[in-house]
This record gives sequence, C-alpha cells and structure tokens, in this order.
Amino acid sequence: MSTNYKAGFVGVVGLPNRGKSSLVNQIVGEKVGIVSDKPQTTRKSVVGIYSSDEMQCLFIDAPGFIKADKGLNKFLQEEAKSVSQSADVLMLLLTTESDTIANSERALEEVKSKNKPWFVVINKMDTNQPHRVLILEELIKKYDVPYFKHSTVDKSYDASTNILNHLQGLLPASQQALYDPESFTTSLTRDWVSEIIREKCFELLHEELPFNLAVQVKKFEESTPKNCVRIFSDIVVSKKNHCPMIIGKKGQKIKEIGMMARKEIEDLLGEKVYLELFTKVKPSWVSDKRFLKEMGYVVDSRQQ
Ligand SMILES: Nc1nc2c(ncn2[C@@H]2O[C@H](COP(=O)(O)OP(=O)(O)OP(=O)(O)O)[C@@H](O)[C@H]2O)c(=O)[nH]1
Ligand SMILES: [Mg+2]
Repeated sequence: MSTNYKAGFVGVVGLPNRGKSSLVNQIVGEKVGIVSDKPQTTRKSVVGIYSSDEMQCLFIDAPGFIKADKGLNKFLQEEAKSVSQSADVLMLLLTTESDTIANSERALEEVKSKNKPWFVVINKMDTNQPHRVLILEELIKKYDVPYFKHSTVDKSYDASTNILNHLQGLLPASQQALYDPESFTTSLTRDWVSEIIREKCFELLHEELPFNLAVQVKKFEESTPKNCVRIFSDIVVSKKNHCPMIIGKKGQKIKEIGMMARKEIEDLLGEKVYLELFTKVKPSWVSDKRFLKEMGYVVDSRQQ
C-alpha cells in the first residue's frame, strides 16, 4: 500500500439519465447499478468499490436530482440530497444531449452549494454536438472547476484514468481501505438480484409501468441439493390492471423478464438459478411509507 494512500466516498450526482450508473459500472469494472434508457432508474444509492494500491474510491451511485414532494419521488429526492451530504467528493455528470444550459447551470449551482471538493464529467461525448459542448465548457469555466469529457460507450472519449488520477488528489488520506478491496459493491446479493429483475422490467415494459413497480425477493434459497439457487420474487404493482401487462399474452412477458434476469444472475453467482416471478397488487405502494421502508427506499447512502 502506498504511503500516500487515500480512501473515501465519491457522490455521483446529476439529473436522471445522464449515465451515472453506467460510469460507475465502467470504472468499477462490474455491474454495480442497473442502467436503462428511461430516467429515474436508480432508486436506492448503490456503492461501487474501486480499489488499487494507491486508493479506494467508494462511488455512491445516487438517483438523479429531481423535484418532488411526496411518496417514492420524495424518497428519490432525499436520497440524492443525502448522497451529496455524505460524500467526501462530488462528481457531477452533465450531457449536452438532454441538458439545456439552464439545467446545467442549476445542477452546477446545486453541487457548488455543498461546499465539497467537486468536479464535472461531460458524459455522452459520442452524441454531444461540438458547438453545444463549447457552450457548456464556457459555463463550467465560470465555476473554476475541473472537468473531463467522457463517454462510457466510445473508447476514444474514455477519461476513466484521468478521472481516477484526479480523485486520488481529492480523497482524504487514510491508513487503510474502508471496505474489503476484493469486493466491488457493498450491496447484498438479495438486493442486487431484485435490482437485476427490476432492470429487465425497465427493458421489457413500457410507458408508466416500470416506474410504478417494485421488485421484492421473497425467498432466496442457496445451494439446494440440486446445486441450484432458488429465488422467488414478487413484482409489486399499484394497479390491478398492470398485472396482465406484466404477465403478457400466455405469460410470455413475465417469462421473458424471468429468463433474462436468470441468465444474468447465473453469470454473477456462477451457479444454476431457478427463478420464479409473481405479480402482486399493492395499491398506492409508491406513497406507502412502511412499504417504502421495507423496500429499503430510505435515506441512508452508506448502507452496507
Ligand atoms: N450514447 C451514450 N449513451 C450513454 C452513455 N452513458 C450512458 N448512456 C446511456 O444513457 C442511459 C442512461 O444511463 P444510466 O447509467 O442508467 O443513467 P443514470 O444517470 O444512472 O440514470 P438514473 O438512474 O435514472 O438517474 C442508458 O441507456 C445508457 O446506456 C454514453 O457515454 N453515451
Ligand atoms: Mg442510475
């Protein structure tokens, strides 16, 4: 371990759908958080761990900044706020593809107001139009804050190494790693499994459906005699008429969700998986405080 060893929490913040989870997954080198093309995918903060001989960065992948006043959206907003408070360093993701300059300015002001070491990543450089990047750069320069141009999909814009080197300078000194350097996340397997199922719902279901469902793993039985992990999970919806949409014609949809999720879970666990999915109606779960808590949608970004 280096004598200049650093370790700490990096809050990854920005508006929804800016590629925060994608960037954390890329730097950590494992799928820590789920990704989709729909905004507000991440609900609970997930910690992705990057460890080297020089440092340990604990990336808190937070839900995007949103404005809301009740229910699940309120939790999302609080979670984003709490990440900003508990991080040692803040990394703000902006894109020119979907951010207007006013949006970017609001996000820059928000992060600056936290009075923490911070920097900016202009993400999705593969799709950004050059003149819009120039305008954004002009704006960022007013804040006198370092920025990196990056893309998580196009290697020619890969700034991961520069981002990590920069973080090395910003993180607090530490005698030792804060978490096991062999781990890539602090999430429990059970939580991770429910997130994978939720990701497949985001991929295969449309309109308001993915935003109105929650996934709750009810049973997780390890190493049964057949050497197969057995997982039983509910897909919880708030309206009865959502069930047939999830189940699909002759059960085709839910089967597809289950199949895609099972493959990915098997890859991670390195074991055969039996996965059974059920739909469950829980009216207005999005504003049911007790259920939200049960789901872990609470404000605590340093959860293990
Ligand atoms: N073209 C392009 N797409 C990207 C890039 N990074 C991420 N994406 C895509 O952008 C979408 C959103 O990515 P996420 O990582 O889920 O974004 P997020 O900021 O975590 O979103 P929330 O969790 O909803 O706040 C996905 O479809 C990604 O595949 C990039 O550099 N270039
Ligand atoms: Mg996300």
